[in-house]
Amino acid sequence: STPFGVDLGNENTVIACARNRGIDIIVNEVSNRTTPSLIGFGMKSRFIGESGKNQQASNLKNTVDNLKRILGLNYNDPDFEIEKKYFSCPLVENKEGGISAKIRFLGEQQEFTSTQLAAMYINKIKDITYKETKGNIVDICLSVPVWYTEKQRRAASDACRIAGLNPVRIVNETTAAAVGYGVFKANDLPEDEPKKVAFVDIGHSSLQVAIAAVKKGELKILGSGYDKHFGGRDFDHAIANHFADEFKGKYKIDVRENPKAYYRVLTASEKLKKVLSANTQAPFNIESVMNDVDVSSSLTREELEEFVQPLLARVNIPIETALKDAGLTAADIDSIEVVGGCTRVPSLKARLAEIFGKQLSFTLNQDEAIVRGNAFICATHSPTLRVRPFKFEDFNPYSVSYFWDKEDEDEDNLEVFPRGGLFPSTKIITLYRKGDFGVEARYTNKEELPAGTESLIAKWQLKGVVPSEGETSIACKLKLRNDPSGFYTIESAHTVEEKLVKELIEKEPKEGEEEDEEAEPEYREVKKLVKKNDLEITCISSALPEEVRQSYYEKEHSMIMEDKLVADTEDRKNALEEYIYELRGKLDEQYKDFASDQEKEKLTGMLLKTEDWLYEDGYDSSKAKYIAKYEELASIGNVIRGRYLAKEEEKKQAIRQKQEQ
Ligand code: ATP
Ligand code: K
Ligand code: MG
Repeated sequence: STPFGVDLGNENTVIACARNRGIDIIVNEVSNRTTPSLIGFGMKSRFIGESGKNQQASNLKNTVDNLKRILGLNYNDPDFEIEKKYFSCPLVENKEGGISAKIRFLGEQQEFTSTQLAAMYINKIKDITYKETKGNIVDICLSVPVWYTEKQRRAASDACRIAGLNPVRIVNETTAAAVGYGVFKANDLPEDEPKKVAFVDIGHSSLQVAIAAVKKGELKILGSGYDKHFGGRDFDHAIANHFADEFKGKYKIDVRENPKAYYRVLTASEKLKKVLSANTQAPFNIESVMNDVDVSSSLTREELEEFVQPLLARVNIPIETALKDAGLTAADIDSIEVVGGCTRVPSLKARLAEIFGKQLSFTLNQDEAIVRGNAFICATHSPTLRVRPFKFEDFNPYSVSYFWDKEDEDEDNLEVFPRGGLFPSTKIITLYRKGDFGVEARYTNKEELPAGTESLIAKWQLKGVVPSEGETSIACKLKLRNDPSGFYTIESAHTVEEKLVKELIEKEPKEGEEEDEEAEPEYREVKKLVKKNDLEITCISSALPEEVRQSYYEKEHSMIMEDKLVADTEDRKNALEEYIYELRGKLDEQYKDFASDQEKEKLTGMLLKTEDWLYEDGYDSSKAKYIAKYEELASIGNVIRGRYLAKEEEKKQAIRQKQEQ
């Protein structure tokens, strides 16, 4: 399959594929290099990406955005209290304790879980990629925020599967940017002493930073930090609220009371923010924002800086965390690579430069750096594609311990993957057990986690423990892994027992003596640990149970088929309409001499009748009906066209013959 990378942004998603010996950004159906990350639900079909954005203003209640912020999040998570104010559609708690959007779709109330919503969107991204590349799109490397917990990573992975994809790797966004840097800027990298690079990504909803040691062919992430609630959308809301207050006094309207009016103010605020990145002042006008009132105002860059001062004041915190993890100071950093749309804000650039005490570097494409890394990483997993080897290890942001019911051991838990370790990583532990047992993985320290994160990560049941004859317990060796996607797993487990084994006694020939090659080999019996049997492992993780995932997959597939049918029906209807106009026009022109008066009269009547039908009974008809009507007209139209074409061919022949003479 074609290596496929997706940077699922909170506002915009970017797609890349590895092909033609390089990485290409894939454009969408309207040739944009980024696609809005949202889904609109309609009476007949879904509107995903660009089409969703186009109908958002008129369908706020049934439009879901901020998809990555609710993915894998619990409804009772304190973070949801903050998040829900960014949504224009109702959100409800589902039976798994997660978040579902409650919308009107196909004329009825429906609910979709955050995982299903992400899957719908990813499926659309897959479709865009397929249409543009005609490649086989199966394997995907998807990036997620560095602060995503295991549960959120599992949800992201499930969403890919529901969209019919195989997630070969879930990777941190800043790590993907770093990999892209390491691979594509390889010529500027040292061979030995690694360069210390800070990668700062400020997007629509969050800020992330990773400190990496990069040299030719490899990198290590030494530390990371984040502010989950710092992004462009916070700037937009700050501006929108300023104008909402102003308009209350100036025009006596409260746009916050009218969702559509607030949405329009918010959209205009984002535009204004972008203008202020290049200009020191910008106008702000919206016609008939509500109650037929036109609003008009303006904002200066200085005023904007004032509104976002509280945000700017805390940028240093995640950066200091990341530097501390890395054991470095700002002065040790050789280069600060900046990505994400929000880093175009001048005051934010100035603040970052101030914190690091150094000029920022913009060598990476701000919008495409992450996805290029993703596509490269996906390519490294491809069995058929040969890519330059590049080794990268990521930083584990949350300490993780494994727990078991204590029997013969001294402890009942062990911190296996401490915060600050690198992954992928494997550790083998030995437990002494009397029979089958359970293990759990839990986050060790609440303080390291986003507030409200459950500590339980996954549970396992291990079966097949049988102590050897005469023993009460047996040693079980568990291979624990923090895998390439950051998932905590038990990769394999087996029991070992002591056995007497014969071991050859190696005899060193004494000095001055020849080795006696004729001598009989001698053995001694020694006690050794040997593998007895593999244990059967069953895992309950935060991933969806197989049957639920399968049912979501089927549901998504049927929705795709319905959307396609609606789109095809619309296409057939348009084709019929066009054909009516085309035929009518041609009857008076090209076909004039090729149809009898009787035929003309009959066809003209049919055209009129079909046209009337199209605007009345046939306005909302079926694909089959549109095709049938088309064919009815074409059965006569094609006869006339045939005569016309035959005559044309005759003329051509005549000209050719003349030329040959
Ligand atoms: P996230 O990374 O939070 O998931 P995302 O990847 O969708 O979100 P980006 O595409 O990196 O986010 O950035 C989008 C943000 O950048 C938006 O808030 C947008 O308004 C802002 N932005 C884009 N261009 C500019 C500009 N010229 N000046 C100021 N802000 C801008
Ligand atoms: K993006
Ligand atoms: Mg982003």
